[in-house]
Amino acid sequence: MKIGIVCYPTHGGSGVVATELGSALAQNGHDVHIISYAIPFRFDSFRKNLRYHEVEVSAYPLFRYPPYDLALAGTIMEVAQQYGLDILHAHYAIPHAISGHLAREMLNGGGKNVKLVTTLHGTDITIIGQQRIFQRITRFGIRQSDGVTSVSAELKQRVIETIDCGAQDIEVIPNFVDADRFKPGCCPNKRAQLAGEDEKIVMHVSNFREVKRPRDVVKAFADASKTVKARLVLIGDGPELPACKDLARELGVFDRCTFAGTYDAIWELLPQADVFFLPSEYESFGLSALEAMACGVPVVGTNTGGTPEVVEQDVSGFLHDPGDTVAMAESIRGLLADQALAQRMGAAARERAVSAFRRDALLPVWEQYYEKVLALPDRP
Ligand code: GMT
Repeated sequence: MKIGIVCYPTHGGSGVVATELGSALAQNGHDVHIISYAIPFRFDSFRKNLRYHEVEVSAYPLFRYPPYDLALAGTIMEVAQQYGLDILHAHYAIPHAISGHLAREMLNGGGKNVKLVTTLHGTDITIIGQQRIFQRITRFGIRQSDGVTSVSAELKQRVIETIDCGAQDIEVIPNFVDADRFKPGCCPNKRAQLAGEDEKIVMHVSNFREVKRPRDVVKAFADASKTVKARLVLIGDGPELPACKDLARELGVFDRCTFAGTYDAIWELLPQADVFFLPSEYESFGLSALEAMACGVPVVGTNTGGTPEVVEQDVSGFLHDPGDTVAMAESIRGLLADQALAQRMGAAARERAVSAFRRDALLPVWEQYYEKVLALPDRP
């Protein structure tokens, strides 16, 4: 198949999922074209069958707001025409599905039918889609797609409850992990760079948006590490980072925190953790938790959104109400203090990641879904 994939290139789950899916499809012999405004951070430039196309947005001074969505539609149309795309896969309803729809309309006028698949990742529905001005356009993007997928059953239900999708069916296809790259025991030399020999490691990876509740990371860690010698490694960057640093100083744990900034080869760091900590208000899925699980690391997280579909309560991790930092600290302390428990849960986490979310198992699901959409009649 010839597949175009549209995504955001920045650090964030949807871009990771889109890029990793593109790589896996290319490896399986499909002709894949990634379309974005910059090279996505996990893009593998040297993979056969995989190409990147940049959306060029004019900075002409006439435009106060350069029309990115139209530049994207134009780029999609050109790529689809030049390479004869069968499928266009938009990650996010807005703006990607809308630009994809526009490109498809322009192309169909020219006799080429491209099928539009849209994957909903959460933020498009929980934040963007809830803003009044975007509600109807999100619905429009969903209804105009030939196929729509959601990364979890919870997100699907949320979409059905908040957006009138008309006759549009939503298929749940969970995110996947490359369990050969994300695995226990990788890069042991990294551990000494992160923490002292006698320190346990609690790790958090995010874009430090408010929805991630990163201050709860610091708060619960400060509590949990009162009786266990531990280090908090925070990876990523974002708007809440300065507040996290302030809080770490205030709680007297700043010298036990490593603010590591963004790091692309995250599979080198995750296996060094003793606990992965993701206390988000909401996660439609929680890809970073899945990647930690694949590395054999137990998770302490929240019982909201799609996370309980990934982390099994009391088996591969402990899930609590968002904001309940006391219970979270208790779970972290338990895992840090009881090595046998941490090992058992870490092994269960790896097992869960491999059995339910392995890339090789989910790739055929995507291929079959694309085939199903391709077999649909063309839109009038
Ligand atoms: O979580 C973020 O801030 C990034 C966001 C995105 O849109 O890239 O992630 C969303 O999509 C990921 C991949 O499907 C999911 O694993 C995340 O849970 C989801 N984030 C939220 O729902 C807040």
